[in-house]
Amino acid sequence: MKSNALAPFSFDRNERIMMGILIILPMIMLFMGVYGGLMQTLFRAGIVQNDPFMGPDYYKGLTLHGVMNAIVFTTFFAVALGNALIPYALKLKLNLTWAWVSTGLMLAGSVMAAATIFAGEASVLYTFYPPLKASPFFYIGLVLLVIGSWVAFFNWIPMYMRWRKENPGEKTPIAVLGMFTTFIVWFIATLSVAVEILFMLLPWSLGWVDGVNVMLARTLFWFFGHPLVYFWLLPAYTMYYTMLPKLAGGKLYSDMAARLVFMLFIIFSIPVGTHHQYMDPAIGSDWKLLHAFFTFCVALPSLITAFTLAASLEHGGREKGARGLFGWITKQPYFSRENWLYSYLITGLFIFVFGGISGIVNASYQMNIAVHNTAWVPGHFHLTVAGPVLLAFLGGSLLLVQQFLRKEVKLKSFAVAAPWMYFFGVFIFSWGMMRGGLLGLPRRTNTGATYANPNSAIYQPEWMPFIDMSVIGGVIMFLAVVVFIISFFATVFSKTVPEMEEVELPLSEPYHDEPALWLRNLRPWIVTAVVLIVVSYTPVIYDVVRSTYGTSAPYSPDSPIPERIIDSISE
Ligand code: HAS
Repeated sequence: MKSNALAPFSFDRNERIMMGILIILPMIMLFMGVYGGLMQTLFRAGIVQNDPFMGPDYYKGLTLHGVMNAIVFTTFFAVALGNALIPYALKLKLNLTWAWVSTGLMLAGSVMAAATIFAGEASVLYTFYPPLKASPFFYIGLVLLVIGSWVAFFNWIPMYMRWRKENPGEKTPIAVLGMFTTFIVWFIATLSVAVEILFMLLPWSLGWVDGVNVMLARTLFWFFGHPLVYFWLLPAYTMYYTMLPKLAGGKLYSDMAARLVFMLFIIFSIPVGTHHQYMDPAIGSDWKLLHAFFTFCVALPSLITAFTLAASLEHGGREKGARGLFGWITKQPYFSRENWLYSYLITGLFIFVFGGISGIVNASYQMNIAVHNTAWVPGHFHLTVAGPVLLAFLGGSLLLVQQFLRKEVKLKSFAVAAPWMYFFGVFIFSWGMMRGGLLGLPRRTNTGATYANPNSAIYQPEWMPFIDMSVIGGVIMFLAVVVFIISFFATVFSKTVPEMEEVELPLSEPYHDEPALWLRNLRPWIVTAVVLIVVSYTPVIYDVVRSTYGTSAPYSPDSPIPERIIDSISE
């Protein structure tokens, strides 16, 4: 029997308008960020010296790129997906007042953060490490964005409680589990960045204190920063597990595997942040080793995902008559215009194979020494957050706009071409960045805009072919997003289809529906997560606080680069 969670559901006009805002406005911010990305590659290659919108300040454009794409767009999409999937799967109504409060806070925060970046008052990159210092409005904007996302999450909890009461013994729908996992990880992670901003960066930025403990701020940031990457990944995984098998013409191979994956992310997403700080002083190498161990554990749910999704795709292919060991691979709807969402999810999965492998390289301490702070790292994260995550979110945005605004997707050839163009672009881009990184090409170093100037102190001729590759890839990626945006806005501005009375999302049934009682309750997994966080982070924070680093005065990218830094780089 088909589960009730999969059936269509009615959303009223107000809910549809709110969803429209949650999807369309961030798309504009994403586009500004993507433009910032294009400019980065052109700057670095020396093709453009002065961005007509952002000026010559490299950190300003890079901050716009990172904050808009990786923080603003992703948070809006995660909230929108939750606001769609949770009521849909539970067949319950959202509390609309709180949903509007959440949307309003997120919008106010994002506009505030964007305005300070444009004004040149927040050229601090998406990691806002001190001693780079931003205007207080930048930090306040980020706080509002996060609080808005918490309000959305707290709004779903009473709905879920009610559903549990009315449906005793029923399994939580996977779509709901996926979104709750996303926001449990997000909530725990954002507590540390709240401490960093409210007790350190904001008072510093307001001039209430003179300096800030840079190492402590970095450590609190990475307590948040690594789970942040799973906050990006988990909505994409929710779409992979709930939608991809159906789009492939089959069923989710194992319901239990999907549940286990989400639970493993709850416990392992957070106690790993120090792998971003392997090269930092102050933290003992024993604790770095512990975080490295947990980092390998957090790769496990993605490996399970690789097998479960491949088995689901195989099931879909065989349902369509595939024969032999690999016949199912040729039966996938890779370029289907009717099944356009499939192309966003499958291209992302292909990309993630390489994003995952490069992540394992990063996690291995000795190899990290070779790649840390080089262009390899942006190569890695464009194969993760700017690969599978971006593509799933773009496809998801088009799906939500189509369903909630009652539209037919327009320019379907564009909608299918965009992810495939992006797929080729991001491989070329990341290949260039990673190969360059292995030759020492630095990342986000404030040495002036370009690495291609033979007169520059750090110029290395062997970097040039790889910088050129990243330009070619970057331009293709940008054009792919333009192609997507054309199809997206053509859909937004097209005529409403009045017959689309209900929202209908492509959710899959399970093939193996194991009872898995041990995976029914979130509580033990959350408790385990807290225990692992205490075990892994108490000694790290102790080491950092105990070390003798004083506080640091602000540094601005406009300040001249000290001679000794130039000397040390050129050596
Ligand atoms: Fe990472 C740095 C380690 C995953 C994002 N990462 C970053 C940064 C970002 C980022 C943004 O250990 C830079 C931060 C900064 O600004 O400094 N990362 C990992 C590891 C994983 C990983 C071990 N990262 C991600 C994801 C991200 C992301 C996901 C965003 C969404 N990362 C690191 C480390 C660093 C780092 C170090 C610090 C580097 C440094 O020194 O600064 C793992 O979670 C990856 C596991 C993934 C897999 C892949 C599974 C494959 C799948 C596809 C299967 C395909 C199918 C298709 C089924 C094991 C699921 C078949 C279909 C057919 C038709 C055949």
